[in-house]
Amino acid sequence: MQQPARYLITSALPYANGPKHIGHLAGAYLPADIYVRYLRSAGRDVVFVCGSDEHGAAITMQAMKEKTTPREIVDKYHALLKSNMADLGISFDIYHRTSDPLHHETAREFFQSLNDRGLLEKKSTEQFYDEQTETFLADRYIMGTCPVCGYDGAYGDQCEKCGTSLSPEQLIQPRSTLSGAPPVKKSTTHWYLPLDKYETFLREWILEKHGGDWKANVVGQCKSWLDAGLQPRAVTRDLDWGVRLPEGLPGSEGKVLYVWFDAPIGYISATKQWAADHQKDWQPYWNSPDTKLVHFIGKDNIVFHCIIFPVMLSLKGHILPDNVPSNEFMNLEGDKMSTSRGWSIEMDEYIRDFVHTENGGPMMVDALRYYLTAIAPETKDSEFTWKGFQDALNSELVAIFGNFVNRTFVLMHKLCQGKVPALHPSCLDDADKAMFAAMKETAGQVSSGIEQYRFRDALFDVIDLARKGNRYMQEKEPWILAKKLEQNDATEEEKKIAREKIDNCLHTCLQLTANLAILMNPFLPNTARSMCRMMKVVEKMLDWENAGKPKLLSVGYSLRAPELLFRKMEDSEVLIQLEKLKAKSEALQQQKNMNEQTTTETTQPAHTALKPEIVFDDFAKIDLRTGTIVSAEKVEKADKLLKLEVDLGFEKRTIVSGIAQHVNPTEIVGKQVIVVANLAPRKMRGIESNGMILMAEDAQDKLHFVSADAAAGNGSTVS
Ligand code: B3M
Ligand code: ZN
Repeated sequence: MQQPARYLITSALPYANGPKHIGHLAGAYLPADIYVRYLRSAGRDVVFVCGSDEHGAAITMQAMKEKTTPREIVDKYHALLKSNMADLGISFDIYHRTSDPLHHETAREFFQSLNDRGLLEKKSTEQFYDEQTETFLADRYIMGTCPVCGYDGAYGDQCEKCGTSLSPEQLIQPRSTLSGAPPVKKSTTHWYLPLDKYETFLREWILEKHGGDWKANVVGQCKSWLDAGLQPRAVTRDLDWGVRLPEGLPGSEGKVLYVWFDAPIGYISATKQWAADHQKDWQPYWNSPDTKLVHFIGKDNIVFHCIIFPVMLSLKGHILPDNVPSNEFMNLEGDKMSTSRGWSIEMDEYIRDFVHTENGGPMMVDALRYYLTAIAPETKDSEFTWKGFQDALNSELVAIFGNFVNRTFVLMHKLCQGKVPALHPSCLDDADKAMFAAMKETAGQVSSGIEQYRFRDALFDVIDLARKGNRYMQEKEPWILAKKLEQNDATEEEKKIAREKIDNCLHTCLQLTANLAILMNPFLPNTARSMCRMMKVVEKMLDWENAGKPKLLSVGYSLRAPELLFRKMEDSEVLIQLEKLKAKSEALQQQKNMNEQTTTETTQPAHTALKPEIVFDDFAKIDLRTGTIVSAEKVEKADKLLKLEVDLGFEKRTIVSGIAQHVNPTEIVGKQVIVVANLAPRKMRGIESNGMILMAEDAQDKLHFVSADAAAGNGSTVS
């Protein structure tokens, strides 16, 4: 296959609405960076663009939450994201932002060009509107009760409690988050991209052309969208914050481009800015068919990058992506990663805890890059655990890779005067030759892995080569051979052979070290740099054309002392992180509960919907009595159940009650309760329960006793 003349690599533009977590890093940024570093080292013409996505409801909602302006929000988080990415070694050629005037112009011009050519349709529809604040409401701005789980804080697009995707129409008792008022429908006019017209084009391009070379998950998702039938999609919104429509366009007042229309154009504006900064021409990158365009994204962005943006690109005469290697999700310690629930490791947090610390620094950047690549969710969801991180660091990076390099350097200093020893062809054996063959073979495997977006496999190949190096050294035992040199009864000939064998072993190990640096460089650039320092070679040696070569270090060249490439992670560090994660999510949950309480107090009480009406006779069938709890104990192997003895005055009853998680058995003895006294007996965990205790359940699902005035005495009827 002919090599592309140039590469344009993009990573999804993160919303500048808060810190991003390491799941995002593993999904869209790290794999792109590995790919780009590889391409650069192979001398290809490559531009790697990204930037902050600064429009849309994600931003305005956050501004509302932080009681500030969208401008403040994007300035704050753009700076944070930019510095986090740099700290983690994500080597963008430009990290741009969509609030930049250049982007506004570019996106507006894009829209105008489609509109001028009659490629957009104008349509009026009814949309939700807040009469009090005179604003049209994006789905996120509408809240109400989830029809599925009854949660009162569900959004118009999703219930975050049960995860169901919703539309605002489905919410029970919807209210505007701006004013609390119930939204009304109002007619509004928008511009639509008629996706339905391009179904054939998309089918051919995705399913026929790329059905075989794109990832199965990507093709599968596209296929189900196509099969469901494409609808025209609105590309404008009634909002203040965003890219204004072209001036003078009738009906454009108060409208901006839909964020998903302008955001991907951000890739183009970023390229333009990069070109301007470097006196280059941006156009070939977007217009020339010999450019290879690759979008790295997470799976929730597939439809935008494979269906909507390609239609936009083709209408504007731009090239289409060659691939969209989207990843699946990375979970964390058994649960979905989520910043809003506090169940996440923010990039910023990791940097503070492990990078900007005394025993951290760049090596801990590489440790994270290593683990995230090793567990990359390339084909299915994967899971980050701190224990797994510790294992990967301690038993792979430290014990295999670091150990090999360190031993090589220590022995070279001890047995070869700190210089690269000669290779003696006369005593070169099969094991030596096999090592050189392995270097060459691994170089080929790693480059084809990376070129096919199989970064995990490629990384394992590198580690495997280091593992082979360890085994080789273990078999050669140069430290034993060294004893021969000191031995008085050894002949000169024996000593000569021992000397040559030591030389050959360390020569091979050193050439292998140089190779490992080249192969590891795309993944762990800091490590490769440290290795260059140790070998006293310039970074030019890391050029991919050197990968697999046998003579990277010249004989007689003196090398530096070994540097510590990685440090171990202690058990205590794992525990601290686990504790921290728990505390963070609990604190956020509490905060959320409190917020909910206040919003429900100020807007609407959160109450469970009423049951259907009954007649008095239905109620009269229930015999309610007052009673006193006289004993309470936990039911074995049932964490929800308590076995209670209740004194009803005329008799004592055993009642099994599911309240163990809400009350302390030692504290409830003597408590006044109300019992459903004529409930048919029921066996629970082998204990017969005779009746039921009435409990009140609050909005946080906590149970409380319902009791009568003690003066009523036990056994009184309740009605
Ligand atoms: N900002 C969505 C996200 O962060 C969106 C990506 C835009 S890529 C053009 O998931
Ligand atoms: Zn729900």
